Amino acid sequence: MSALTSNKSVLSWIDEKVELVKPDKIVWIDGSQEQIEELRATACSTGELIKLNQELLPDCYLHRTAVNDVARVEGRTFICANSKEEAGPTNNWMDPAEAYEMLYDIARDSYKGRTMYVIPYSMGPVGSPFAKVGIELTDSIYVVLNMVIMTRVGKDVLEVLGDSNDWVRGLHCRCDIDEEKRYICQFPQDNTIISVNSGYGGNVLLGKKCFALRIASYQGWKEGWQAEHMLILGIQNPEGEVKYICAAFPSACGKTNLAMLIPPEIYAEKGYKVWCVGDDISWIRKGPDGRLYAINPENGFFGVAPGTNEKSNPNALASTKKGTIFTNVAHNLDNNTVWWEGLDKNPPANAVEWKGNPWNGQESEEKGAHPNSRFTAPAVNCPCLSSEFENPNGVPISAIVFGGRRAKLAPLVYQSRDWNHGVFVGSIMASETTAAAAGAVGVVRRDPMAMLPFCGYNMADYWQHWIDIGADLDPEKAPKIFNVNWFRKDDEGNFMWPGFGDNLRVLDWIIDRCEGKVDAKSTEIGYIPYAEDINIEGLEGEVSIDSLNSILEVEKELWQEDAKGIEEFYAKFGDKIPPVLAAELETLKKNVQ
Ligand code: OXD
Ligand code: MN
Repeated sequence: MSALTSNKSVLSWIDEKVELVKPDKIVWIDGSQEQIEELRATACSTGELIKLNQELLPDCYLHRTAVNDVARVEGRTFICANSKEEAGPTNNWMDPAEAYEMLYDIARDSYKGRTMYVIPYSMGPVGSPFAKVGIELTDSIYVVLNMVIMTRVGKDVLEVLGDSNDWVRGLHCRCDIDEEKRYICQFPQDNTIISVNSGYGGNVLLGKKCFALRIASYQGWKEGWQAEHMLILGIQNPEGEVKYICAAFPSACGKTNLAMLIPPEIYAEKGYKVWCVGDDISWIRKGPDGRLYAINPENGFFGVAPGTNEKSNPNALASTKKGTIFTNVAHNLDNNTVWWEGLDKNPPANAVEWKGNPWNGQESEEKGAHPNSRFTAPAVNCPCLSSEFENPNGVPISAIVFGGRRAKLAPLVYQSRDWNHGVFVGSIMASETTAAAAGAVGVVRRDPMAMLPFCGYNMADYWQHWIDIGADLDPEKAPKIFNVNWFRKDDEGNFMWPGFGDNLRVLDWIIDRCEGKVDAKSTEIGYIPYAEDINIEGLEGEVSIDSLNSILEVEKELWQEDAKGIEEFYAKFGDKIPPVLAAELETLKKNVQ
């Protein structure tokens, strides 16, 4: 098949990689429906995909990864910056020359007997001033078909690229899915990503975490913009005005649910609507009017399946009803559909679990779906997709929200005193770990701005970049910065806030604060709502003013403890800690004394 471009930098890079991995055949992905159909058919013939019930789930497929390959592997993810200091203390680092040599040794000849797929893709609407081009080489049809959903793929991307050398190189080699030789390496100074020995989404859909966060965060640092692990949603009030919020939460803390939130009845009745622009990643830059604008660089949702249901997230569920690839969920053999824990209370008896073994969901103690099983669904399927989704100039941001999963400490919501204090609030984010990454679940770890696994350079430089971005904004136009915690528990271990759609009640207060419509209490940690200002109409029996007051409480002893944890965390960065943040920490310590 002949190349789809005459771009010399593209062709020579591909030639080099062909020489290295030795494919039998090269296929350029042109984005056409015929080609997609052909690839689906091939993948079904080899068992890589299972075609699901086309009446109930048109164009939907099931895939199972290797049992040892079900999540991102942070321990094997490297930022191969020129020096260890550039990667910083929170990233694994490898010398770039050594990394290339090691990776090339692993990749050498690994496409023998296989096809090389060349995927030209755009992160962001093709041709948007925010958008960036990438090319991923892969030997996996599953990767191609996922990239076709998650990004904009095809010939038009190469047309926009023209002769430019400004594109991100991505080489993915499945090899033998050997855990011991699994590496996900980013080379920010070379715009390059190499991923070997994995077939799991977060490790191999190189446009997502590897490019749109790790490489892009570095590009943003150099070019004056930001790549963030944030959802984008729009809240439309009864007058029809829409305000946009970007929100950062660690993996599997409900970003997709929040991004597609269904307003509680009393809000819906009044005419409130919520629109989803993105559920995972934001690229943010200053617009001509001096405000910050954000786009979602992705084109689909790579969502966690378990727990997604008609109640928790009907919009996400609706998004999975066509053109979706399911990964590591249970296969219901009776009707050739899929099932996962938390979908409904009726697990199939005649099924195959995620590892591929026969499974009786009515009787088995084992799980049918892996806790990190996923759906890859086209954004256009989402019933609440924002009309601004394709806007090449993005949407103006009113508020930035940080959040984590904390059983104690963090109140339901608080607002930072100003931008720099907001950067501090983001930098001290911490959360109990989930199944999205391999490792222990439920341990509290610091996850600044939810970027711990995704920041492509020294986190201290990243914080300084945040401070610099703020310094360049007119404070009147800068988004206000907040922190939320939907996961606070009482002494009996019960969640104190209903969460899900009711989170709109908190976002409503946030928007009111942005517009100066509501007062707040100045406390040791920032501004906290007066309980009366959070609308709890319709939550009778679930939340009272008293219980609200207790989730809004600042418990000084816990904060004193936390300040020690922050100090320890900051100490890792030595004297690279931005003075602004060191001063904010001193203020916090003084305030909670
Ligand atoms: C994701 C993650 O898949 O953060 O979005 O792990
Ligand atoms: Mn994520």
